[in-house]
Amino acid sequence: VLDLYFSPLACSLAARIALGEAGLEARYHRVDLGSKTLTEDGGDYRAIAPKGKIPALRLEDGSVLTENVAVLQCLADRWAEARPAPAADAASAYRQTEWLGFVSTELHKGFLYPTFAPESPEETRRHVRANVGAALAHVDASLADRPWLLGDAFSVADAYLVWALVLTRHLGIDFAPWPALASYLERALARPSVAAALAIERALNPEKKR
Ligand SMILES: N[C@@H](CCC(=O)N[C@@H](CS)C(=O)NCC(=O)O)C(=O)O
Repeated sequence: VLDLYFSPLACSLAARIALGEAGLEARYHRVDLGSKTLTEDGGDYRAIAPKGKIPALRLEDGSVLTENVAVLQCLADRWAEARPAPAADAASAYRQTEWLGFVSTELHKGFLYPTFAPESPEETRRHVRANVGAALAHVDASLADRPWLLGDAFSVADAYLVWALVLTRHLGIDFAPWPALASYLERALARPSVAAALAIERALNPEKKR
């Protein structure tokens, strides 16, 4: 069985969505990111994931994988094994990595992380907020002719993007200028895996805001 280390409504939500889409069993371990301890027993999270960040995925052989880009690609392979779909070609695997990289760097680290990090200077917040529109416009243009990032099928890249968009919208950014992106988010939120993951993690988040 896989073990996912997560924090409610943080980026590990993407892995929870992917696990749900794939119908894969996992044990979920909540991490307190402030103290870097496990909520269940107060254990040291850095002993599991030395970088102290979530997500971390422990595989059946005991090895631990970190970084969303790697965790989500691993889950994509498991998902393909669990629910075989028409064979994906190499080009679409590169597209998947391309989108995972985009969400990870341009949206997650480039915009969300500095916005939410308490230590970010106000000037940094203003700067990233002023610039996020270009990234959202790129997503919007890419979704003009397809329901999901890679085409007709929801993928781990969508799982990561959906998380990023939920938080972006929570920050009060209005998606009206990007209608394809707005309807994409509604479509995604209607998926059982996404709705279930959000419901579980919202219930665990004391602020229940996002
Ligand atoms: N490079 C990592 C970063 C993951 C990351 O930023 N996780 C955040 C939550 S969304 C975290 O663990 N923050 C706690 C901290 O930075 O101390 C990845 O891409 O997976």
